[in-house]
Amino acid sequence: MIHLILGRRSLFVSKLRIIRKIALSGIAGASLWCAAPQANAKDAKLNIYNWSDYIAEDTISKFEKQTGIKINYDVFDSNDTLNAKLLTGHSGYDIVVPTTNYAGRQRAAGLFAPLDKSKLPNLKYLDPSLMALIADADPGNRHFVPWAYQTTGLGYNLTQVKKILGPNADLASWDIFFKPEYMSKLKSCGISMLDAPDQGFSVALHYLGLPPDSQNPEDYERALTLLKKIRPFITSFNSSAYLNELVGGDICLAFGWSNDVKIAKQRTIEAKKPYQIEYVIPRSGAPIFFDVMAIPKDAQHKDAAHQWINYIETPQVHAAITNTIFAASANTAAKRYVDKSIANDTAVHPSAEAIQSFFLLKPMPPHIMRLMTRLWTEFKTGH
Ligand code: N2P
Repeated sequence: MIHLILGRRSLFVSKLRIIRKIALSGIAGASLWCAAPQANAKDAKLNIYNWSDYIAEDTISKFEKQTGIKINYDVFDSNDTLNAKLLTGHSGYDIVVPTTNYAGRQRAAGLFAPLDKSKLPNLKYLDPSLMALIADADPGNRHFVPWAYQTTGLGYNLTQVKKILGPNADLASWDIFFKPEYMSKLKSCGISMLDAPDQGFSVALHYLGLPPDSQNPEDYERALTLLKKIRPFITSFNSSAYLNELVGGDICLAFGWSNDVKIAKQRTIEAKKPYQIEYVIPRSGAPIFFDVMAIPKDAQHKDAAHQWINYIETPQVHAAITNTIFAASANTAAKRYVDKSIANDTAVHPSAEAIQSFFLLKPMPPHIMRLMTRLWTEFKTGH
């Protein structure tokens, strides 16, 4: 069952795009989907916990058809929510998709089962240079397989923002988000911010010229001072609803994830709205992060979980996901099946040069995580 709410029209359009892509690339699909081995009764189920708006429409149904395994698919929008479930144990999930800065700590705490790579031949498609980055949180790449990587930046209702700030405002600058002179003007059309302390603090630290992965508590106090100055102008904190708020014209600025803003842009076009949504990565740099598949140590269906991971790394399967969610994958063989407009979109697939200015979110020690959580509450509540 898919516990995921998506606009019907956008699902339909996505589906058309995927079908067109597969047809164009000359893949009949038969070789992919015809083998349907029966799953063992024990592994005939698979419980997956993934981010919202993070999968293609037919990813699940094709897997179910191919394997006979029935999927229960739930979604979340916060690493803290997932983290709490994993720490409590017995989450019931066989596949979870944390971001590496959280996953690294979860792995170190022994919360994940090591992968049986003999069951994962499709790992051969993964880009070694990206796997080396992930190894920062998972030495030897023993536990994680990347689902998607992307950036945190600014989502604009370009039409509204240009009307308010003028056509020459520099929208590729974090100044827009951190200077009260801009924020106070944009408040009237709505400003949302991810409810994610790691994202908010890393960008605030970066803006202040401090290391985004600082382990100095005083740096976080400085970042809080900066954040408090813009707090009066933020009209909502959320990490998934902002997507449709952008589509609906309820907000004009979002501190958000690239894939959500790109989906919002797509849905806005499909709905023929009279305004334009755009995702911008500020020039000075932005967070880059990897969301990875991992198998909780206490998972009940580990064999099915391996089948899922290997299936996801089928190039056409992963390309269909990229074509729907507008987030890059580490699957090098998938690239030829990705829509050209997405493959060439530097906001989805930034250039190697641009990546130099990004900062990878890294696992932080528990005392810094706790500090971030406490200061984030102080920031949000405004005292
Ligand atoms: C999904 C956004 C996931 C990115 N829409 C955060 N890890």
